[in-house]
Amino acid sequence: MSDRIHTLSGYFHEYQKSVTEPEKFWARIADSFHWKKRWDKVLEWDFEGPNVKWFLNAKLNITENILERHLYTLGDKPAIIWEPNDPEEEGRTLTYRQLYHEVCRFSNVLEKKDVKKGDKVIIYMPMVPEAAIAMLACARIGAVHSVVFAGFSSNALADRIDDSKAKVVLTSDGNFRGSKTIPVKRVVDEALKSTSSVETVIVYQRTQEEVSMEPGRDHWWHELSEGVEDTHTAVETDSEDMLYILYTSGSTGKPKGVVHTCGGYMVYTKYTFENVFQYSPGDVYWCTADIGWVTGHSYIVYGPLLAGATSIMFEGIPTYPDAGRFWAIVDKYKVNQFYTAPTAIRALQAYGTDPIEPYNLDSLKTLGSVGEPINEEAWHWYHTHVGKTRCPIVDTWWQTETGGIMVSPLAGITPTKPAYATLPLPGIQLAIMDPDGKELIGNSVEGNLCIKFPWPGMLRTTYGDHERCKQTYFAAYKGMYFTGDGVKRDHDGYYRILGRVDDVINVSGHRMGTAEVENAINEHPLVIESAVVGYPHQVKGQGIYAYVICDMKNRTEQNLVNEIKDTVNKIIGPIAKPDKIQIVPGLPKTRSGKIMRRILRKVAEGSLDNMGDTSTLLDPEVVDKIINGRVE
Ligand code: 6R9
Repeated sequence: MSDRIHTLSGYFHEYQKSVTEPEKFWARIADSFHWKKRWDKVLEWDFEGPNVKWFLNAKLNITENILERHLYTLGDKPAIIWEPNDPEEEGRTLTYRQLYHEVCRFSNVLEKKDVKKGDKVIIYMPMVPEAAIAMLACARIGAVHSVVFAGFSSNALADRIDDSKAKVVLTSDGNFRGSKTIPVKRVVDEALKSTSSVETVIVYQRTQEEVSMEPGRDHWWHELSEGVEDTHTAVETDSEDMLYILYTSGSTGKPKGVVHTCGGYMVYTKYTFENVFQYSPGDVYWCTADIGWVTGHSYIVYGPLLAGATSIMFEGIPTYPDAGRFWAIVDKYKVNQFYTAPTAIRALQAYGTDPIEPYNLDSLKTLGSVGEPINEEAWHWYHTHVGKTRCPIVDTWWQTETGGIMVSPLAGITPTKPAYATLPLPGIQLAIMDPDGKELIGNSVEGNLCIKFPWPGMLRTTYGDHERCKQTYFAAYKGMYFTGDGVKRDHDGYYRILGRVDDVINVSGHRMGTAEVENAINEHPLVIESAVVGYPHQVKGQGIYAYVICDMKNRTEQNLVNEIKDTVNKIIGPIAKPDKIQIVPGLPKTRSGKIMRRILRKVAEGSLDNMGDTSTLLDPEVVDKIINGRVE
């Protein structure tokens, strides 16, 4: 049964119901799932704790709602279509029946390795079907997966292993990425030198490169799977048992483990998938995200598969072997819904329209955008050249913490406006707050985006540190979830996300804490202090600009800059490497020792004429020195 909305008045009607009687509303949506035991109560919550529970005491297994549920009706339908990095290599299709058997087999493999309910499993893998199989196998046995983006460094991986106290790591020998191969197993080996919780490593063979295997600890995926039964009885989980941990950056310190639970997340991802994309049975859907990010979790794996959809999984990058690769894949599989990030659109826009010409893209019905604000120019390019002005664009605003899409048009139903995420989905009660903590009522207002009422897909805690969850999201505005984003509600009541208002920068749709990058820079032995800000970047949305005070020793500036970039690469990974590094004699600090980031942002973005009030600075002259040494 589908809970799809079909008309704009239907949307307003559903929205109204979701606000006046939220429990009744979500109970109705939840009714269409398979529960081993129904809930006693729909919702219990307070945003002070915070304490949020959905579908209390209900029992389920999310994979039964993906696998068993579709086995008889959709058994022969493709669940996952995999397109490899190299277009010459043959792709793979897994039907719902095949997916069922593969998940069952790997569930048995994990159980044989003594993985139990509640154990943490790190997935550090390429974009191959086995990564999705691994996630689902964990969910099936009640283990908690934590996918780590395979571009992260061994240090970053080690931090996540330590924080989650993972018992198992699932990885590959190497990854293909465009024309490169990345030695993934070596990164895992390095990370495991400094961690102690991991007992088992299972290695999926992808690139056939040589790897070292530690006897007793490391095993080949294919060897462990050989002869293992391909049926398995799903473990019963509670609605509020942990489904996964996903690490994400915040404005301070190290990444935090966002925790999602089984029942509410299941209900929310399927509901939002069907409604936002207006998925119809038989459609082919493609989200280009990596499973290392929340978009891959909710809208490659869980949402689409819960809906019985065909979900494409692509191993490669948009520009390999050429900038027409996305469009070749759209034509090859007759993709109906295509979901990508503004940074990818802008990167392809730079190649012009020639790479699109050979393809007809007739199958496309809906285009999606996620990860960062989409600028109007990119929106129009996407709309005109990819969607041929025929396909609605759903600009979907949400976060790792929200679990699923929160503000978005419903494809073909909600009238769109370039760069606007438009209206909240049913169940989502937004509030715009001014700096004094007052809610701004009415239209044509701008402020900080908060959410007033719980929704089933929301985070429950940050792993191992509930206080941090409270301080980060529930302390800024009493009784509200604070998103960290600025927003405008225009004269039509439409929402436009303006970007982060905290010290989080968004580089190519990847969230990065400025403090996190600074900490990495400071690891270089000659660095005394650093300050990192974002600046507008043509393709990436935001670039990273680092101001660094160094002891130069006998290095040239260029040498030092390269060494600092290498350090960041090693500590976090290539995505955090600063685009520009300026060696400075000092930083603009107030008398109380606070760095005035406002000034550093202005210099980075090149607006040098008006620095605002600098009278509270300890050493106002430092500003001129910084302006003079600015990196173009
Ligand atoms: C899903 C995802 C979340 C942050 C979020 C916001 C930005 C995401 C956006 C958007 C404007 C959109 N963001 N979607 N900004 N318009 N459609 O990206 O999760 O990686 O946790 O990032 O991304 O700033 O706060 P995550």
